Amino acid sequence: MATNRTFTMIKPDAVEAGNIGNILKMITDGGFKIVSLKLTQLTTADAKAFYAVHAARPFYGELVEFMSRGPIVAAILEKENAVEDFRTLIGATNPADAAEGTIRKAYAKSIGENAVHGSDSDENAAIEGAFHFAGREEF
Ligand code: DAT
Ligand code: MG
Repeated sequence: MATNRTFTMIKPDAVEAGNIGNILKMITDGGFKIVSLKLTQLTTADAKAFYAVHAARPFYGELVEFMSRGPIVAAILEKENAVEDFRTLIGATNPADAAEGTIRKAYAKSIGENAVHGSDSDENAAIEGAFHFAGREEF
């Protein structure tokens, strides 16, 4: 059964560009409730662990370096059909392919520095949320 939560990160490129507020507004305007929220920074080890599923991909080293180079915003979001609807709101991985009105169309720089993360399944949303937050930080 689908759960009603997903997990997101506003990535270092978007934080550096001053787009935290703009992106949170798109998220709440999109009907998502913010359940947990923090500004934090991943260590190299954190980024490696979070993206372990991509360890064999050629861009893994670049991805780990990028994701740990500066602050990120981590959040758990709630909405009916959250995982799928949030993937629609963020748009395609490559901003060149992202639809108008999506977060990546508006704020992503490139396929590697693409402004936001969104979980790809209910199972991963739960794992990724737990990676960043203790249960007592969820509302
Ligand atoms: P998504 O973030 O849309 O779920 P993904 O899970 O396939 O995309 O990849 C995770 C991240 O890795 C992605 O947000 C940016 C980076 N990435 C993916 N494909 C890439 C590529 N071809 N070159 C550089 N970075 C890439
Ligand atoms: Mg993914």
